[in-house]
Amino acid sequence: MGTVETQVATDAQTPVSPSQVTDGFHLVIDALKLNGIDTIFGLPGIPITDLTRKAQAAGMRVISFRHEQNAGYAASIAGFLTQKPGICLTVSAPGFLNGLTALANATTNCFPMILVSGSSEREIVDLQQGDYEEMDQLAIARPLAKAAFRVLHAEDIGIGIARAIRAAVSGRPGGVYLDLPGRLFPQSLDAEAGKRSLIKVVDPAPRQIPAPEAVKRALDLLKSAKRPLIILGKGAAYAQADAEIKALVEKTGIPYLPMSMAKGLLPDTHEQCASAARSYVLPEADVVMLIGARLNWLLSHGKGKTWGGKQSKDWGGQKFIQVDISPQEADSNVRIDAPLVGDIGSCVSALLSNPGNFPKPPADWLSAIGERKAKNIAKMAETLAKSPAPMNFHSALNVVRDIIKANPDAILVNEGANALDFTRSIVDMYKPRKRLDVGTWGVMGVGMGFSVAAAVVTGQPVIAVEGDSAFGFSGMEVETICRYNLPVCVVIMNNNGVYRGDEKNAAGGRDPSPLVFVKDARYEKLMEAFGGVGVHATTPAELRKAMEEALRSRRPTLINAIIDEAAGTESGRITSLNPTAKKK
Ligand SMILES: Cc1ncc(C[n+]2csc(CCOP(=O)(O)OP(=O)(O)O)c2C)c(N)n1
Ligand SMILES: [Mg+2]
Repeated sequence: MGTVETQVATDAQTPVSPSQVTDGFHLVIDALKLNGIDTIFGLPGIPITDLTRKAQAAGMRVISFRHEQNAGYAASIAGFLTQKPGICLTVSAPGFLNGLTALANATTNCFPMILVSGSSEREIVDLQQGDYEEMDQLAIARPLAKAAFRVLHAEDIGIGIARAIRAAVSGRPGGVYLDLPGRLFPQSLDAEAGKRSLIKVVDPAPRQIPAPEAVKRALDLLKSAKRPLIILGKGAAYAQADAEIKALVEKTGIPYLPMSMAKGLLPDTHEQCASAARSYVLPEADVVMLIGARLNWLLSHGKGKTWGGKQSKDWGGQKFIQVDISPQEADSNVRIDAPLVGDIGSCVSALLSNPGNFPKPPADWLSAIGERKAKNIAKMAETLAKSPAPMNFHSALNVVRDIIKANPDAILVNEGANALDFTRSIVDMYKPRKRLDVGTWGVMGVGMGFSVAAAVVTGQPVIAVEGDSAFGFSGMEVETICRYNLPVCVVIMNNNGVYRGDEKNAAGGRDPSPLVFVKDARYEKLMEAFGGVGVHATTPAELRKAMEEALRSRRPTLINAIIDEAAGTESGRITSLNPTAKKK
């Protein structure tokens, strides 16, 4: 093995003699590095333990987690932030399955990631002879991934990784599964042949230029509008076409709504931002331009009462322009009058090269929105100014709002129900891709994985606002945060339970309600256990001081913010989706 170690030989200066050999381990590492992938999120064990060691020895950053699901979420959000596929590396069967939720979530959210899992011996697995961690992982991953591949021979590693990279980032990004059977790693290959087998992927996410007639159709419809609206989705944030999007919004003068992870693409305080008048603009708009936003449940499927329809499935009468990289997206829920297919940057640039002028939206539309905004913002300011004891979501999040305003480069990770919904509406974002949250599924458990990855790939401080239930899904990763000494400040909105902490067992028995936790749990001690800073905060002043100190010191910090256990509502803002709650 000694010789193999020395001729990882990516160094072009090093002459490689024909007797030198490489192996599967090194080819995987070399193929990733050749494609500019420098970080692996994972968890070691058979058969990939040596791969983690050797990757680190070869200069890659290997971030080792306590559970694969968190490594998977980390990889997926690294993909979102960097436009390079995030790599999650796991062991076979159980490790693979632990990573699979994150892979499926990545596909749903259009985050580019590659789940690389070691697997057991093919012959034994296929004959179901009971191998160590036997499982047909490729078959299981396929329906949950954008693409899934298996490599059996060392000389195919280069192709396998090239295909995985292209599948993850080209077109609409998504999760890709790459199956690497244990036997692949020790396979040896002549070093020169190995080097030749690797592929540096050229233009992994090619631009997709929209058709001129589609651009004209979109512009014509947009210019005909009396009450136009732009909706920015996380696809727009992913595209990194920030300047073009800002220019389009400002040149057209059209009010816009950012979806959750598009907040900050333009500052939430922008005069055209209509977030504070959302329930007015959706039903009233006549032409809506969606940019990287899908008409899924988060936008009430583009119809029903939210959009001014009479009944829950009725069309509200809006005409839609949909800018999306996927031609299949149009007409998913309602008719799209002007689909504009291409990458967001190219589409927005094409709209900007509009030969004429954009007519300013009618003044009565803008002033009607302005009035509603002013009223709602004033109402919110009044609520935020109160300081009840114990704290409620508003008084605690008022502090987070100030801290983000003072530190606009900090990344805000956010999950929970009330802890999510209140944060989204109270905490303004000022820069693109600074808000990372539960996404399309509303999934709990992304918190610590997202926080670790955000800190690792951006170097910026991270503030994770977590419901106490949400935090529990990935809480053990505070050890990971401490181990890598990451500038992560976790703020737990501790209301003793799921949605709220005051529920009783309806039957009056000994067991607590399924929705509540141990009262007054001291989550901050978890961070102290690993050498980080723990703070118990019962007032906004204590919370503010602790957050300021965390940002100043960049030390791993967990603030246990004690919230009135009766302050939340069932399911936060989406109570209407909850069948039992409906009956009440
Ligand atoms: C993986 C997963 N499991 C369960 C849920 C259902 N769920 C939605 S929000 C939530 C937790 C809400 O409680 P908390 O995080 O404490 O937020 P709060 O409303 O109390 O602020 C749960 C369990 C989910 N969304 N995802
Ligand atoms: Mg809670």
